[in-house]
Amino acid sequence: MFHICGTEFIVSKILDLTTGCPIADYVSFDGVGYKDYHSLMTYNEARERCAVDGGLLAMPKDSATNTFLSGLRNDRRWLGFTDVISENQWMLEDGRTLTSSVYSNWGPSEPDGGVIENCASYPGTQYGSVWIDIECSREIGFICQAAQCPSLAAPTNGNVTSVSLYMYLDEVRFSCDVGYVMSGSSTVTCQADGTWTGDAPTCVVNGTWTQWGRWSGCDSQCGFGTKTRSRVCMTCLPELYGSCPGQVQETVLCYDTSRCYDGGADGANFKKNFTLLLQYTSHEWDSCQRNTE
Ligand SMILES: [Ca+2]
Repeated sequence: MFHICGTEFIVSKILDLTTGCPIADYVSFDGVGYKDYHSLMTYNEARERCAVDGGLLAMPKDSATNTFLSGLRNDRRWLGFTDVISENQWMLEDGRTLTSSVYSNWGPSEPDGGVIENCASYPGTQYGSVWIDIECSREIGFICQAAQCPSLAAPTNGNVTSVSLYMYLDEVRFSCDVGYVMSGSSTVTCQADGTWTGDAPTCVVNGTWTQWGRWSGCDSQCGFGTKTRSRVCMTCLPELYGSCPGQVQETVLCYDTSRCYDGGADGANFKKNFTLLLQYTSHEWDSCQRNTE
């Protein structure tokens, strides 16, 4: 955290050309990430910009959060509630009604704009943290809120990239110590609902394949079937799971006539039956004929 331009922000590399101050990235308060946007937009444009972040226009639902948000910057900014659908029925961006929220902080005589003013905002200047209604088509700054993903620990025998807080589309990268290989994805991404796209990987001992074992018998003794062979991923440390690239088992097609009985024991009628089979398959007759004669 740095103290910049009168407010504590986590420093971003982006500079706001209008003020010369670094634009704050998302900052965390009470488990929610907030970002104070300097760009001037209408209410709907601001709402869409927050959606790009996987978030909503900020909705202060208690005094502490309202004080925090209004303190981010002393200027006009949109808040996430509007009565555009039904006059004086203020709806929060999360679908709840403002009356169901235990907290509100309208300024004196506010909201006072009737059907002309349907969007809530901080007024900036000397009015501090109170809310006022203004025309939704005005172009002012805005504050977005978005869910945070929980922090992720490094896997045993590995490492994880780390930042202060994890917001929508933030990516975390994992790596494993020398001698270990990763089992699972090397990256996960924070989703809009505050969950990661997957679990952290594990770092396992790098293993080496044994030679393939013997093929199993064909699982059909009259016609086409499959047979398999297996191998084992060995490690020098038997108490740890190893990881080797590739498959532990291999399965291929096989063909066996050893038990083609049709009232007899020698497979004499197999050719006749197999000829019928071929009429319904695309196998090349010549090669099959050789196989069965
Ligand atoms: Ca209104």
